[in-house]
Amino acid sequence: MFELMDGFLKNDPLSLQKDILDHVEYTVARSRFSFDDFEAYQALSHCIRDRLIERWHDTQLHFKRKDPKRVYFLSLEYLMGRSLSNSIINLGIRDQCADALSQLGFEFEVLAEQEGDAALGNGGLARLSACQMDSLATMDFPAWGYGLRYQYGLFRQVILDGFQHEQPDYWLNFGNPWEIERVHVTYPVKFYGTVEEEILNGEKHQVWIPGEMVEAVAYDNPIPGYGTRNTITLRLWAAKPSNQHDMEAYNTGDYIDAVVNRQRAETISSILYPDDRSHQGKELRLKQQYFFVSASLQDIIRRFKDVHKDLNQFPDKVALQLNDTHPALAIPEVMRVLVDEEHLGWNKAFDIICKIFSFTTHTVLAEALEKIPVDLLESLLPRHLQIIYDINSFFMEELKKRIGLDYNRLSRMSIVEEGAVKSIRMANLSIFCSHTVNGVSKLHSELLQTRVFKDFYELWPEKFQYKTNGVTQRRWIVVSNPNLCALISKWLGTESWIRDIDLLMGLREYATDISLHQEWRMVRRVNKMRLAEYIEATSGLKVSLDAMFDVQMKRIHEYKRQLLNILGIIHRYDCIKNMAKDDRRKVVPRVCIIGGKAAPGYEMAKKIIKLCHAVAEKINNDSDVGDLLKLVFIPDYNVSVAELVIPGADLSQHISTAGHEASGTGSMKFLMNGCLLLATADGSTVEIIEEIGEDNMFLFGAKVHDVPTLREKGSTIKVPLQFARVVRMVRDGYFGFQDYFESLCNTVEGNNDYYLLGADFESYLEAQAAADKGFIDQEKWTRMSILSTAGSSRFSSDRTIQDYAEKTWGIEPCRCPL
Ligand code: 26Y
Repeated sequence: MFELMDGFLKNDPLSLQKDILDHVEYTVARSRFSFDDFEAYQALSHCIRDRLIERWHDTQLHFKRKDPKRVYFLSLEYLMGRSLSNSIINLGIRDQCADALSQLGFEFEVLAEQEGDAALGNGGLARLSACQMDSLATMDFPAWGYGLRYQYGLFRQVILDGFQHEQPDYWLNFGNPWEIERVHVTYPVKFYGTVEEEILNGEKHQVWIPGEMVEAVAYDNPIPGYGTRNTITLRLWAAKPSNQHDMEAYNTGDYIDAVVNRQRAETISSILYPDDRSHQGKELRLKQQYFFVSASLQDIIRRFKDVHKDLNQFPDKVALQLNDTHPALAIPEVMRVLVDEEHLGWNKAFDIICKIFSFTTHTVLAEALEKIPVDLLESLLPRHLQIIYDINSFFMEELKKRIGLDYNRLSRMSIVEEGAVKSIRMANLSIFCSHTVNGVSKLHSELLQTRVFKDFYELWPEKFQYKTNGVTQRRWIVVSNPNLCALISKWLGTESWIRDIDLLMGLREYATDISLHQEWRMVRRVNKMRLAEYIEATSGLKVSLDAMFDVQMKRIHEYKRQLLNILGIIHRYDCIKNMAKDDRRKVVPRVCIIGGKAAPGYEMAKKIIKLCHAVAEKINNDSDVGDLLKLVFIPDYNVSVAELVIPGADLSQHISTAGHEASGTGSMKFLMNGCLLLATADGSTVEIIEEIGEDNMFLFGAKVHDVPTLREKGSTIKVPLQFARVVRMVRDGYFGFQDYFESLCNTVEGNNDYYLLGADFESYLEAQAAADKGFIDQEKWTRMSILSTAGSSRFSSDRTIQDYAEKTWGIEPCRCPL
């Protein structure tokens, strides 16, 4: 064994400069005397990557030596965003890099903007994975992330005439310096075929004879921790045609066909499904899931077997975390490997399964619960279907012992759903086979226990836990809001809060300090300026910095009620129009900012986007209104846009119908940045209220327990006149597109108003009025803002990960020596 050595790459500006220039010449292949911003970005990235690789090798070697229990985080989605700034900050060499660049005539911020987003995910779940990877690395946990390397990430949103259009995100076009292709880390992944019985040592065995084979190639993405040498791996798999596949060409035509057929293999990892709402049971999606699961497990088992012989020790060394049900095929896959390939007995194998898997669910929406049609599974993975049936038989027997012959309940809980389309309920499979089932907030967990998975909770209460989501302060303050970061460190007298988030609470002490107030407001104003410039650049609209910047940015969903926001804006507009001129002086000016993508097939969500544009068109061009009200839709919302918008927001809206948002993590990012929340008591907001107090935010709306009663009441609920009036305006074509908006209007009227916009409207307007009033008193507002940041410490992903490590995975830090 050789000695661990500190990396020899130096981090002073001069050494960095030399390395950048070398990369300009030898990696980018440009003259070191003439290169542009993009080429400089490429060279700098490679220079940073070299440093990451050193730490990464050390970390892997250290893990290998120590052989701790590892957690493997299995997720089909990661929204990493950009890597350059984040890496430089986690390496602790931001200033040195900026110096090195400025002497070369470049500005760090400008280069950082050259990078495109890695958008390998849809929304909340995917960004959560990214935040958690950052925390795992920073807290020195021996962890690996596994995922898919989609060639096309989440579509780009382009707005034409106010309508959303989707464009493919071919993000690898300009190369990706943040990954390392591991041409030698490949595994065969098999599909289709048949199952045959074999006699081995006088015993019957099932053997899967697959019909197709594809190769999985590893692409490693280093994830550096902050304030530690630890750098962990996010390993993403890409599909390649298998070389083992025999290609016999009899003539030119055969040969061409054979090559074209082989190429089809690559489609498996070509595209991310852009839907986070409805599950469709498509074959390609199922193929992706299995492809990813099979490759990851081969890798994990190989790593285990490199050191250990006895698979009975597997649970002592391995924790497998299922990020929702998307990777749940890992359960029958591990069973198959243990039983069919390793020849462990069924009971022994199942015992291992139940010790290694934990499952986190991210939804309360029934339509997002995955069901795989049996037909599909049977043709693609015949042996896995058998195994699932076997697990289910065992499960049903266990159940009968506990609950007797309650057939209704048995059929509700069964992993197999009989019905028009016989299918496999992936959540039921995951719950039965996991030792822990996590919700993502306290309220979410209550709903899982009392509604969604009630039958399971009653029998296995001890399985159910929750780990309230969190976000990483490294990305959401240090990278995206450097001025606030510096201010916080100055007042706390330390930068330690970047690793030890509880220190942030120390700000509470200064919440009424007038000099902090001044500096705080100054930082916020500069951020608003940056945001205003972006708004002008993207929409041509000039906005006043004195106005309240009111933001709602997230995926467009009916339950998230962007429509409530727009109807509220229409109401505000209507009020201003009907006011005497003198009274208008009392209006608190607002810039309403909305952004977010609609799933391509989600009609109502697309109509909401169009409505936003139609209303903006009217308001922004009305000279009666001027700076009192502006409405902007920011196109193509993604991680980078969030980094720019969040620091500049005064108020942000998290207004889902109570009981629908599992957690919500956007709110936590706004909170950290000192933005006040206007919200319903849903998801993690309930815990935010506990932490910062009701009077530090603007709450409104029905509570989760009122919702069922309100729905029952339906059209007999008294809906305020103003609500009927604003819906009427849309219906009557006040904003044009009368026919197009009709169906949207129908969704909020009478019995159709499933998301209770009408029922909550009055209290929504009251909360908005309270926000206006609060904004006039800038001293109070600033105090609330400071207290929001101070109270955000509980919502760091560091806390979430600490909880998972202790209560779910049973792992401990393994810190690489400096
Ligand atoms: C199966 C397929 C249709 C599907 C694909 C993606 C189903 C669900 C999803 C993603 C769900 C998701 O992003 N959920 C969000 O997870 C966040 C992190 O836990 C929560 O904060 C947020 O409330 C929840 O909507």
